[in-house]
Amino acid sequence: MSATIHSIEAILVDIPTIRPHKLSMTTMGVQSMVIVRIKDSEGLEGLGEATTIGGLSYGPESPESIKLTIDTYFKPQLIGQLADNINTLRVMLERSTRGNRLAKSAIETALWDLYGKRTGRSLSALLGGAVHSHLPVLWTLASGDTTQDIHEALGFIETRRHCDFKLKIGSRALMEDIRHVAAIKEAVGDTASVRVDVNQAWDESTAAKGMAELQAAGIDLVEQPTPMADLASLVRLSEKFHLPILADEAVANAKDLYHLAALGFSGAVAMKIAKAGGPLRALEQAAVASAAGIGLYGGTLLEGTIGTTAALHAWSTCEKLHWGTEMFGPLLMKDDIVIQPLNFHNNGVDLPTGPGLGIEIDEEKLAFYRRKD
Ligand code: MUC
Ligand code: MG
Repeated sequence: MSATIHSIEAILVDIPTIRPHKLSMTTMGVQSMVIVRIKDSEGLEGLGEATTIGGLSYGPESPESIKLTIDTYFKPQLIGQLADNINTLRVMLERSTRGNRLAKSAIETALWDLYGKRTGRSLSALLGGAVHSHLPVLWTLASGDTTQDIHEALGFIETRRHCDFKLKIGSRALMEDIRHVAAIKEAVGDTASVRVDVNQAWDESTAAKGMAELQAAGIDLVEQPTPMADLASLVRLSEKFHLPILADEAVANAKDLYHLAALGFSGAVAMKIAKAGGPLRALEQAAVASAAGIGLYGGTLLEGTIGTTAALHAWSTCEKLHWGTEMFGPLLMKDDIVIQPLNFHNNGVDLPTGPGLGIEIDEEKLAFYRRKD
């Protein structure tokens, strides 16, 4: 008899960040994760995770709403179902529940982990096999202070922890941001790639001026300069500048990417398991991107080790990751809730090889950081 889903737990966990992380819409001092534990009728357990950024300031799901969605709506549908039918269960949740992609991603991840543990195979093997065992990882400089950001960047270049950097801009006046970015680029030189993420903060004319300045300063990539719904502005800006644009908030899944590509967009897309509603849907974008000549990038919603590892397994199956990844989430947090943290070295991270995600929970740490009501 095949194993069925016996129990599902969604646990809120809060871990402070190593320093304030400043984005255009919020400053984070803590990261809240929803850790999902699914047990089957044979006593095996699968782990999943969902995060967002700054409560409700980044998107329409909060950590608290993700837990509520799982406890109230997903649990009754999933208990008693065959645990291995991941695609069937994914479609069931897709049909019963609009949106709530972050919650869906955490559930799909936990089901994959469970299936991997039962079969003794890693998630990347279950997804068809890894092409990369070590993936490049950039670091986001977002202390808000130019001198501190330069200090951080030079330290990571020296130790070869990162050689690519993304700067969070858009909350300050345009030229103030440009001076900040240009000073960092000048300090790190040509050996490092410097990109910026505006997180939708500019209107199109500000973006046009900003991109001209960023192009002159030697910046390699501009992420989501204009509001997510304003697809036409992304297309026009991508036609106007040879500095490429990375679509982030504007593209959650393959359909969004197809639509943007059909409008004439060129550039790259940030895949995120959270935005897409899970690894399967996130990877569908890779096929559209390759057909449309759009570059791929492994994106994060600043997940901890469980969510980061799920995404790494997915990205590892992509033949080409034109812009690498930003799977540094665990490094932004002061502590971890897993026994063996990911191994970040040589400007990237090793893909875990154990069954499922290849990650084990540290029960004491989880008990310490879980939210007490
Ligand atoms: C985003 O919008 O890209 C990724 C890295 C980071 O610092 O924030 C996230 C979200
Ligand atoms: Mg972004």
